[in-house]
Amino acid sequence: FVKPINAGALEARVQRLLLQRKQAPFRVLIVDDDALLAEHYKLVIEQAGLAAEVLTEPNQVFKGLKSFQPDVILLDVNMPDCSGPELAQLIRFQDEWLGVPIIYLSSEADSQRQLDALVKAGDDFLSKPITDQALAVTVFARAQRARQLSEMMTKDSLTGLLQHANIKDRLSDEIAKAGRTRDPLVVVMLDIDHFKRVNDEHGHLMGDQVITSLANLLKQQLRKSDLVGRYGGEEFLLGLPDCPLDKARRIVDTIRDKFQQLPFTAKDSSFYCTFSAGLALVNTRQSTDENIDRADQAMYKAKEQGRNQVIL
Ligand code: GH3
Ligand code: MG
Ligand code: MG
Ligand code: MG
Repeated sequence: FVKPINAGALEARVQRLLLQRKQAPFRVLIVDDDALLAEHYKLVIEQAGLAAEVLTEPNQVFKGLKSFQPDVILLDVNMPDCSGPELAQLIRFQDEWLGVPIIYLSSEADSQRQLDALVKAGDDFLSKPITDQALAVTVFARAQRARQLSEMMTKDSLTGLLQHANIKDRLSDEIAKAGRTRDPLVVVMLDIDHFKRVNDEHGHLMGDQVITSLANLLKQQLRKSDLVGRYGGEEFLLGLPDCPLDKARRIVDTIRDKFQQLPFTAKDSSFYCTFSAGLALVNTRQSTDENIDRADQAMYKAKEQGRNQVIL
């Protein structure tokens, strides 16, 4: 069945798109009991510039989801142990995978059975035989859409930072990782000083601008591997992996200094803002909340001691 692949032109376009957006390649999990066919799909998808992994055992799917974190699942309809639609239903029971599109691939020509499969769970139905181009394009389009939506769901709309629940999730993952690697991980809680006054004196829009400016400064000054989230209104939560406590303090203090020098221009005057920050070295035996709480307590100490400072 394996036929020559004709996805070269598509690959160039996809690569350009991904480069433009500075995105990691889309990941496609292929679940099909026919190993030969699955490898063929994998090749087609990889030649289009996406990453793919094959599972021939449906019962391995949750392991595969966890380790591969796919953007799209390509699912065979007819498999011996468990049908595609049944498996799709199981996947859909878990909130974690709710946003991952499921595309069925089948030689199922009966349109009623196609509809039944889609009613159970799943988003698309591709009928075999399918051209390489159609397969690659459908998978790419679904993956792109899913990424856009997941960005919208996880990012705070004002600042583009991770929002409350997501920064906590990511921090939990990072704490688990630090438990394995033994690398120091620092949690930072950061809160703008007397922010109510900014709103009262200069208006809510100006307040928003101050929040956005601090968010941009954080993005600009921190590493790509650092976690930056908007924890609350004018509160930010950071996670600095592989960073000793004294180094973290220097980094946050540099940001504090840059922020206090940033002028904001209101109607007929300019003004300055400051923030207070609390740092905690992560204890991997403590829960995420306990670690965050220690950073929060340090932040309150910074407020008590006069604000515009970084406290361990
Ligand atoms: P402190 O130095 O003790 O932190 O004083 P504060 O005035 O910053 O303290 P508080 O946390 O009581 O006030 C925060 C204010 O931030 C209250 C709320 O109206 C405002 N706020 C929360 N979210 C937003 C937002 O998205 N935009 C604007 N403009 N204001 C917000
Ligand atoms: Mg099959
Ligand atoms: Mg606050
Ligand atoms: Mg505040």
